[in-house]
Amino acid sequence: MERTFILLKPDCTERGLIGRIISRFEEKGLRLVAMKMLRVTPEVAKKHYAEHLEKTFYPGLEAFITASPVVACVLEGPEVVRVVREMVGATSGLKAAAGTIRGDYSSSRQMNLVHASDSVESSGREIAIYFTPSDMHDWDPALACWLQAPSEA
Ligand code: FUP
Repeated sequence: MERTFILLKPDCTERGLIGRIISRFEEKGLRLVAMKMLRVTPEVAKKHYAEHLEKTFYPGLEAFITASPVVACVLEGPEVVRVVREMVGATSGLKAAAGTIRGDYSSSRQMNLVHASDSVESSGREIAIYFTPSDMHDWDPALACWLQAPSEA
């Protein structure tokens, strides 16, 4: 079973959308295996967005991501990295398709509510920035037998 990392960003917290956005992943049938509220520090922001450090938009991105508390989660499910990226939508809320989280709730490129890992390799790297192995909870939902046929597992 694959795992992915999501971060509900400060705009999500400030706009009172944490519950609504987590519900979308729960309703899809994805399994929450770790979750915590925290404040991203400038040091953590630099690790998380290492690939963007030299970009002109980085200072604004760091100011935004450190501005209010965030909620970090690990989700588990079949092909979960791709599935969650598709549920989140394109980077800019103005371009994201209706029906995606960003398409439905965001009109901004920076304030796009939720980060989701873009590959299995990134998910491993990002999970390690925010969580330790002992933060992970392996569990089997009682309803798992109604989410996928045995032949698909
Ligand atoms: P995504 O994978 O869709 O989260 O987007 P990227 O990894 O390309 O960008 C990381 C974050 O940088 C995005 F969430 C938004 C922010 N960003 C800007 O603020 N300005 C830009 O021009 C591009 C990205």
